[in-house]
Amino acid sequence: MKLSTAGESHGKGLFCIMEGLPAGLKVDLGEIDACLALRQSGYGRGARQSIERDHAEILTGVRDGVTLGSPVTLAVYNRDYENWKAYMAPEGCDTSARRLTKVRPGHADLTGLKKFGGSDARNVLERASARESAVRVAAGTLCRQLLRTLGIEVSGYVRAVGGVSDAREYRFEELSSRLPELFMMDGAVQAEAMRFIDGCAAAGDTCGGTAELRVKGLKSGFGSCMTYAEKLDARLAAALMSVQAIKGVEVGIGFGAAARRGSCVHDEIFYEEGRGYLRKTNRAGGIEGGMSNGEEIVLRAAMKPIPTLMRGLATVDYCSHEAVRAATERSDVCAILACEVVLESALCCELAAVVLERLGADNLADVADRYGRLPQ
Ligand code: EPS
Repeated sequence: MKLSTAGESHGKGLFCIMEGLPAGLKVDLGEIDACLALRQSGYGRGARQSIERDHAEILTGVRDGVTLGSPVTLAVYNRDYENWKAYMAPEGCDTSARRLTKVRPGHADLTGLKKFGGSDARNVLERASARESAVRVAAGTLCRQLLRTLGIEVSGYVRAVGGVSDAREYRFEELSSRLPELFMMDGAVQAEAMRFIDGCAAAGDTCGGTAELRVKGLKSGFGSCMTYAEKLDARLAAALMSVQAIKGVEVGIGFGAAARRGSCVHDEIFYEEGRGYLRKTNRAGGIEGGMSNGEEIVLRAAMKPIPTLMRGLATVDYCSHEAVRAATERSDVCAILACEVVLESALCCELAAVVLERLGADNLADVADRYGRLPQ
Protein backbone atom coordinates (compact mmCIF):
# COMPACT_ATOMS: atom_id res chain seq x y z
CA MET A 1 0.00 0.00 0.00
CA LYS A 2 1.28 3.45 -0.88
CA LEU A 3 0.03 6.64 0.75
CA SER A 4 0.77 10.19 -0.32
CA THR A 5 -0.67 13.38 1.11
CA ALA A 6 -0.96 16.93 -0.25
CA GLY A 7 -2.32 20.23 0.93
CA GLU A 8 -1.39 23.42 2.79
CA SER A 9 -2.48 24.47 6.27
CA HIS A 10 -4.48 27.47 5.01
CA GLY A 11 -5.06 26.21 1.47
CA LYS A 12 -8.23 24.61 0.14
CA GLY A 13 -7.76 21.40 2.05
CA LEU A 14 -5.73 18.28 2.76
CA PHE A 15 -5.86 15.34 0.39
CA CYS A 16 -4.47 11.82 0.22
CA ILE A 17 -4.28 9.01 -2.26
CA MET A 18 -4.04 5.43 -0.97
CA GLU A 19 -2.96 2.88 -3.54
CA GLY A 20 -3.06 -0.86 -2.86
CA LEU A 21 -5.98 -1.18 -0.46
CA PRO A 22 -7.84 -4.44 -1.15
CA ALA A 23 -11.36 -4.52 -2.56
CA GLY A 24 -14.17 -5.44 -0.19
CA LEU A 25 -13.36 -3.28 2.86
CA LYS A 26 -16.48 -1.69 4.33
CA VAL A 27 -15.69 1.94 5.13
CA ASP A 28 -17.05 3.47 8.34
CA LEU A 29 -17.04 7.20 7.60
CA GLY A 30 -18.55 7.93 11.01
CA GLU A 31 -15.47 6.44 12.70
CA ILE A 32 -13.16 8.48 10.44
CA ASP A 33 -14.92 11.71 11.41
CA ALA A 34 -14.89 10.69 15.08
CA CYS A 35 -11.09 10.24 14.91
CA LEU A 36 -10.76 13.60 13.13
CA ALA A 37 -12.75 15.21 15.95
CA LEU A 38 -10.50 13.54 18.54
CA ARG A 39 -7.44 14.94 16.74
CA GLN A 40 -8.92 18.41 17.11
CA SER A 41 -9.51 18.01 20.83
CA GLY A 42 -7.33 18.08 23.92
CA TYR A 43 -6.40 20.50 26.67
CA GLY A 44 -4.01 23.21 25.49
CA ARG A 45 -5.15 23.61 21.87
CA GLY A 46 -5.33 27.04 20.21
CA ALA A 47 -7.99 29.09 18.42
CA ARG A 48 -7.68 27.40 15.01
CA GLN A 49 -9.61 24.39 16.25
CA SER A 50 -12.69 26.49 16.91
CA ILE A 51 -12.73 27.35 13.19
CA GLU A 52 -12.27 23.85 11.77
CA ARG A 53 -14.85 21.01 11.91
CA ASP A 54 -12.83 18.34 10.15
CA HIS A 55 -14.80 15.94 8.00
CA ALA A 56 -13.44 13.43 5.49
CA GLU A 57 -14.94 13.15 2.05
CA ILE A 58 -14.22 10.13 -0.13
CA LEU A 59 -13.61 11.17 -3.72
CA THR A 60 -12.55 7.90 -5.36
CA GLY A 61 -12.03 4.17 -4.82
CA VAL A 62 -15.21 3.41 -2.86
CA ARG A 63 -18.65 2.42 -4.15
CA ASP A 64 -21.68 2.09 -1.90
CA GLY A 65 -19.42 2.26 1.15
CA VAL A 66 -17.08 -0.55 0.06
CA THR A 67 -13.53 -0.27 -1.40
CA LEU A 68 -13.10 -1.27 -5.04
CA GLY A 69 -9.35 -2.05 -5.02
CA SER A 70 -8.71 1.16 -6.97
CA PRO A 71 -6.85 4.14 -5.46
CA VAL A 72 -8.83 5.74 -2.61
CA THR A 73 -8.76 9.54 -2.49
CA LEU A 74 -9.73 11.27 0.75
CA ALA A 75 -10.25 15.01 1.24
CA VAL A 76 -10.43 17.11 4.42
CA TYR A 77 -11.34 20.67 3.44
CA ASN A 78 -10.07 23.69 5.43
CA ARG A 79 -12.85 25.97 6.65
CA ASP A 80 -10.19 28.57 7.43
CA TYR A 81 -9.46 28.81 3.68
CA GLU A 82 -12.35 31.30 3.40
CA ASN A 83 -10.31 33.66 5.64
CA TRP A 84 -7.09 32.98 3.76
CA LYS A 85 -7.97 32.65 0.09
CA ALA A 86 -6.92 36.25 -0.63
CA TYR A 87 -3.38 35.21 0.39
CA MET A 88 -3.35 31.52 -0.58
CA ALA A 89 -5.43 30.96 -3.73
CA PRO A 90 -3.52 28.89 -6.31
CA GLU A 91 -5.31 30.80 -9.07
CA GLY A 92 -3.80 34.12 -7.93
CA CYS A 93 -3.52 35.99 -4.63
CA ASP A 94 -1.74 38.74 -2.71
CA THR A 95 1.59 37.26 -1.55
CA SER A 96 2.76 40.58 -0.11
CA ALA A 97 0.44 40.11 2.87
CA ARG A 98 0.75 37.49 5.67
CA ARG A 99 4.47 37.20 4.99
CA LEU A 100 6.60 35.49 7.64
CA THR A 101 10.26 36.50 7.83
CA LYS A 102 10.86 36.40 11.62
CA VAL A 103 11.78 32.74 11.32
CA ARG A 104 10.84 30.55 14.30
CA PRO A 105 13.53 28.44 16.01
CA GLY A 106 12.46 24.80 15.92
CA HIS A 107 10.15 25.24 12.91
CA ALA A 108 10.95 24.55 9.25
CA ASP A 109 11.01 28.31 8.46
CA LEU A 110 14.74 29.09 8.20
CA THR A 111 16.06 25.87 6.73
CA GLY A 112 13.09 25.65 4.37
CA LEU A 113 13.74 29.15 3.05
CA LYS A 114 17.40 28.34 2.47
CA LYS A 115 16.43 25.12 0.70
CA PHE A 116 13.40 26.15 -1.38
CA GLY A 117 14.35 29.78 -2.00
CA GLY A 118 12.29 32.96 -1.84
CA SER A 119 11.99 35.26 1.16
CA ASP A 120 8.58 34.34 2.65
CA ALA A 121 8.59 31.41 5.07
CA ARG A 122 4.83 31.05 4.52
CA ASN A 123 5.68 29.04 1.39
CA VAL A 124 7.44 26.54 3.66
CA LEU A 125 5.39 26.58 6.86
CA GLU A 126 2.09 26.00 5.11
CA ARG A 127 3.21 22.47 4.29
CA ALA A 128 5.41 21.85 7.34
CA SER A 129 2.42 22.61 9.58
CA ALA A 130 0.88 19.77 11.56
CA ARG A 131 -2.39 20.53 9.82
CA GLU A 132 -1.21 17.90 7.30
CA SER A 133 -1.84 15.29 9.96
CA ALA A 134 -5.62 15.68 9.57
CA VAL A 135 -5.68 13.69 6.36
CA ARG A 136 -3.23 11.15 7.74
CA VAL A 137 -5.72 10.50 10.52
CA ALA A 138 -8.44 9.95 7.90
CA ALA A 139 -6.21 7.48 6.01
CA GLY A 140 -5.04 5.86 9.25
CA THR A 141 -8.59 5.23 10.38
CA LEU A 142 -9.34 3.45 7.11
CA CYS A 143 -6.24 1.31 7.71
CA ARG A 144 -7.40 0.71 11.29
CA GLN A 145 -10.67 -0.64 9.87
CA LEU A 146 -8.73 -3.00 7.61
CA LEU A 147 -6.52 -4.22 10.48
CA ARG A 148 -9.57 -4.72 12.70
CA THR A 149 -11.09 -7.19 10.21
CA LEU A 150 -7.98 -9.32 10.88
CA GLY A 151 -8.25 -8.99 14.66
CA ILE A 152 -5.40 -6.45 14.94
CA GLU A 153 -6.16 -3.51 17.26
CA VAL A 154 -4.15 -0.33 17.81
CA SER A 155 -4.44 1.85 20.91
CA GLY A 156 -2.40 4.23 23.03
CA TYR A 157 -2.32 6.92 25.67
CA VAL A 158 -0.30 9.90 26.82
CA ARG A 159 2.36 8.97 29.39
CA ALA A 160 3.94 12.35 29.97
CA VAL A 161 3.27 16.05 29.43
CA GLY A 162 6.40 18.14 29.83
CA GLY A 163 8.06 16.79 32.95
CA VAL A 164 4.84 15.35 34.41
CA SER A 165 5.03 11.62 33.86
CA ASP A 166 3.00 8.50 34.66
CA ALA A 167 5.21 5.68 35.93
CA ARG A 168 2.59 2.90 35.86
CA GLU A 169 2.19 0.18 33.23
CA TYR A 170 -1.26 -0.53 31.78
CA ARG A 171 -2.89 -3.52 30.12
CA PHE A 172 -4.16 -3.02 26.56
CA GLU A 173 -7.76 -3.42 27.70
CA GLU A 174 -7.37 -0.59 30.23
CA LEU A 175 -6.40 1.94 27.55
CA SER A 176 -10.02 2.47 26.50
CA SER A 177 -10.49 4.35 29.78
CA ARG A 178 -7.91 7.04 28.95
CA LEU A 179 -9.17 10.46 30.06
CA PRO A 180 -10.64 12.81 27.43
CA GLU A 181 -8.69 15.97 28.32
CA LEU A 182 -5.18 14.69 27.62
CA PHE A 183 -5.54 10.91 27.05
CA MET A 184 -3.64 10.25 30.27
CA MET A 185 -4.65 7.25 32.38
CA ASP A 186 -4.29 8.60 35.91
CA GLY A 187 -6.56 11.44 37.04
CA ALA A 188 -4.08 12.87 39.55
CA VAL A 189 -1.16 12.82 37.09
CA GLN A 190 -3.38 14.40 34.44
CA ALA A 191 -4.52 17.18 36.80
CA GLU A 192 -0.86 17.99 37.44
CA ALA A 193 -0.18 17.90 33.67
CA MET A 194 -3.04 20.37 33.10
CA ARG A 195 -1.55 22.71 35.68
CA PHE A 196 1.79 22.40 33.89
CA ILE A 197 0.10 23.39 30.60
CA ASP A 198 -1.60 26.35 32.34
CA GLY A 199 1.81 27.47 33.58
CA CYS A 200 3.25 27.26 30.05
CA ALA A 201 0.30 29.25 28.65
CA ALA A 202 0.69 31.95 31.30
CA ALA A 203 4.37 32.26 30.42
CA GLY A 204 3.69 32.41 26.65
CA ASP A 205 5.45 29.08 26.38
CA THR A 206 4.67 25.59 24.99
CA CYS A 207 5.27 21.97 25.97
CA GLY A 208 5.44 18.49 24.45
CA GLY A 209 5.07 15.03 25.90
CA THR A 210 5.33 11.30 25.40
CA ALA A 211 2.77 8.89 23.95
CA GLU A 212 2.76 5.11 24.20
CA LEU A 213 1.33 3.12 21.28
CA ARG A 214 0.28 -0.49 21.44
CA VAL A 215 -0.72 -3.12 18.88
CA LYS A 216 -2.60 -6.23 19.93
CA GLY A 217 -3.31 -9.24 17.74
CA LEU A 218 -0.47 -8.97 15.23
CA LYS A 219 0.76 -12.49 14.55
CA SER A 220 4.45 -13.35 14.45
CA GLY A 221 6.62 -13.01 11.36
CA PHE A 222 5.67 -9.55 10.05
CA GLY A 223 8.73 -7.59 8.97
CA SER A 224 11.93 -9.45 8.15
CA CYS A 225 15.43 -10.05 9.49
CA MET A 226 16.66 -10.64 5.93
CA THR A 227 16.91 -7.08 4.61
CA TYR A 228 17.37 -3.93 6.65
CA ALA A 229 14.60 -2.08 4.84
CA GLU A 230 12.03 -4.71 5.82
CA LYS A 231 12.78 -4.65 9.56
CA LEU A 232 9.50 -4.02 11.35
CA ASP A 233 11.04 -1.86 14.10
CA ALA A 234 12.77 0.30 11.48
CA ARG A 235 9.57 0.75 9.51
CA LEU A 236 7.36 1.53 12.48
CA ALA A 237 9.93 3.90 14.00
CA ALA A 238 10.19 5.74 10.66
CA ALA A 239 6.40 6.02 10.49
CA LEU A 240 6.26 7.55 13.98
CA MET A 241 9.24 9.83 13.32
CA SER A 242 7.41 11.17 10.26
CA VAL A 243 4.79 12.73 12.53
CA GLN A 244 5.37 16.46 13.04
CA ALA A 245 7.35 17.35 16.21
CA ILE A 246 8.45 13.79 17.04
CA LYS A 247 12.08 13.71 18.20
CA GLY A 248 12.44 10.21 19.60
CA VAL A 249 10.96 6.71 19.30
CA GLU A 250 11.51 3.70 21.56
CA VAL A 251 10.57 0.04 21.01
CA GLY A 252 9.75 -1.86 24.21
CA ILE A 253 12.03 -0.69 27.01
CA GLY A 254 14.03 1.16 24.34
CA PHE A 255 16.85 3.31 25.72
CA GLY A 256 16.33 1.58 29.08
CA ALA A 257 17.75 -1.65 27.59
CA ALA A 258 21.15 -0.04 27.20
CA ALA A 259 21.50 0.40 30.95
CA ARG A 260 20.58 -3.17 31.98
CA ARG A 261 22.27 -6.56 31.85
CA GLY A 262 21.09 -8.99 29.16
CA SER A 263 19.43 -11.17 31.78
CA CYS A 264 17.19 -8.21 32.71
CA VAL A 265 16.38 -7.33 29.09
CA HIS A 266 15.67 -10.43 26.99
CA ASP A 267 12.29 -12.10 27.34
CA GLU A 268 12.83 -15.75 28.26
CA ILE A 269 11.05 -18.39 26.19
CA PHE A 270 8.69 -21.05 27.61
CA TYR A 271 6.46 -23.70 26.05
CA GLU A 272 3.13 -25.03 27.27
CA GLU A 273 1.09 -27.77 25.69
CA GLY A 274 -1.97 -26.16 24.09
CA ARG A 275 -0.55 -22.63 24.32
CA GLY A 276 2.69 -23.14 22.42
CA TYR A 277 5.65 -20.80 22.91
CA LEU A 278 5.14 -18.04 25.42
CA ARG A 279 6.88 -15.20 27.22
CA LYS A 280 6.32 -13.88 30.72
CA THR A 281 7.78 -10.46 29.94
CA ASN A 282 7.67 -8.20 26.88
CA ARG A 283 10.65 -5.88 27.18
CA ALA A 284 11.35 -6.32 23.46
CA GLY A 285 8.05 -4.60 22.72
CA GLY A 286 6.91 -7.46 20.50
CA ILE A 287 9.73 -7.19 17.96
CA GLU A 288 12.82 -9.42 17.75
CA GLY A 289 15.18 -9.56 14.76
CA GLY A 290 13.09 -6.96 12.94
CA MET A 291 10.02 -9.25 13.05
CA SER A 292 6.86 -9.28 15.14
CA ASN A 293 7.15 -12.13 17.67
CA GLY A 294 3.43 -12.44 18.43
CA GLU A 295 3.54 -10.39 21.65
CA GLU A 296 1.99 -6.92 21.89
CA ILE A 297 3.89 -4.25 19.97
CA VAL A 298 4.90 -1.47 22.39
CA LEU A 299 6.26 1.84 21.06
CA ARG A 300 6.84 5.21 22.69
CA ALA A 301 7.27 8.52 20.91
CA ALA A 302 8.51 11.83 22.30
CA MET A 303 6.97 15.07 21.02
CA LYS A 304 8.97 18.30 21.32
CA PRO A 305 7.21 21.51 22.43
CA ILE A 306 5.45 23.35 19.59
CA PRO A 307 7.89 25.91 18.13
CA THR A 308 5.47 28.85 17.93
CA LEU A 309 5.81 30.48 21.37
CA MET A 310 3.63 33.46 22.21
CA ARG A 311 6.59 35.00 24.04
CA GLY A 312 8.66 34.73 20.83
CA LEU A 313 12.18 33.29 20.93
CA ALA A 314 15.23 35.23 19.83
CA THR A 315 15.79 35.01 16.09
CA VAL A 316 16.90 36.99 13.04
CA ASP A 317 14.67 38.54 10.37
CA TYR A 318 15.36 36.60 7.16
CA CYS A 319 15.34 39.74 4.99
CA SER A 320 16.90 42.47 7.19
CA HIS A 321 19.15 40.21 9.32
CA GLU A 322 18.05 42.28 12.32
CA ALA A 323 17.83 40.57 15.72
CA VAL A 324 14.08 40.23 16.45
CA ARG A 325 11.56 38.11 18.35
CA ALA A 326 10.22 35.13 16.36
CA ALA A 327 6.82 35.44 14.66
CA THR A 328 3.66 34.63 16.62
CA GLU A 329 0.02 34.71 15.52
CA ARG A 330 -1.80 32.08 17.48
CA SER A 331 -0.54 28.75 18.68
CA ASP A 332 -1.35 25.58 20.51
CA VAL A 333 0.29 25.48 23.96
CA CYS A 334 0.23 21.68 23.96
CA ALA A 335 -0.99 19.32 21.25
CA ILE A 336 0.09 16.00 22.76
CA LEU A 337 -3.42 14.47 22.60
CA ALA A 338 -3.69 15.35 18.90
CA CYS A 339 -0.20 13.98 18.40
CA GLU A 340 -1.21 10.70 20.04
CA VAL A 341 -4.14 10.37 17.62
CA VAL A 342 -1.83 11.10 14.67
CA LEU A 343 0.79 8.62 15.91
CA GLU A 344 -1.83 5.86 16.15
CA SER A 345 -2.93 6.72 12.61
CA ALA A 346 0.60 6.73 11.19
CA LEU A 347 1.15 3.37 12.90
CA CYS A 348 -2.06 1.95 11.37
CA CYS A 349 -0.97 3.08 7.88
CA GLU A 350 2.46 1.47 8.13
CA LEU A 351 1.15 -1.73 9.74
CA ALA A 352 -1.49 -2.08 7.03
CA ALA A 353 1.25 -1.68 4.41
CA VAL A 354 3.40 -4.34 6.10
CA VAL A 355 0.47 -6.76 6.43
CA LEU A 356 -0.68 -6.31 2.82
CA GLU A 357 2.85 -6.76 1.48
CA ARG A 358 2.95 -10.21 3.07
CA LEU A 359 -0.62 -11.28 2.39
CA GLY A 360 -1.46 -9.65 -0.95
CA ALA A 361 -4.03 -6.96 -1.51
CA ASP A 362 -6.54 -7.92 -4.20
CA ASN A 363 -9.54 -8.59 -2.04
CA LEU A 364 -10.13 -8.55 1.69
CA ALA A 365 -11.59 -12.07 1.88
CA ASP A 366 -8.31 -13.54 0.55
CA VAL A 367 -6.25 -11.36 2.89
CA ALA A 368 -8.33 -12.50 5.89
CA ASP A 369 -8.12 -16.14 4.81
CA ARG A 370 -4.30 -15.98 4.55
CA TYR A 371 -3.99 -14.18 7.86
CA GLY A 372 -6.21 -16.78 9.56
CA ARG A 373 -3.91 -19.58 8.40
CA LEU A 374 -0.73 -18.02 9.82
CA PRO A 375 0.63 -19.32 13.17
CA GLN A 376 0.32 -17.00 16.20
C1 EPS B 1 0.21 24.75 13.26
C2 EPS B 1 -0.23 25.98 13.63
C3 EPS B 1 -1.63 26.24 14.01
C4 EPS B 1 -2.24 24.90 14.46
C5 EPS B 1 -2.05 23.95 13.32
C6 EPS B 1 -0.62 23.56 13.25
O1 EPS B 1 -2.42 26.65 12.93
P1 EPS B 1 -2.73 28.19 12.65
O2 EPS B 1 -1.42 28.76 12.22
O3 EPS B 1 -3.76 28.19 11.58
O4 EPS B 1 -3.23 28.77 13.95
O5 EPS B 1 -3.56 25.05 14.85
O6 EPS B 1 -2.78 22.77 13.49
C7 EPS B 1 -3.92 22.65 12.81
C8 EPS B 1 -4.45 23.56 12.04
C9 EPS B 1 -4.54 21.37 13.01
O7 EPS B 1 -5.63 21.16 12.49
O8 EPS B 1 -3.94 20.57 13.75
C10 EPS B 1 1.61 24.54 12.86
O9 EPS B 1 2.31 25.52 12.66
O10 EPS B 1 2.04 23.37 12.74
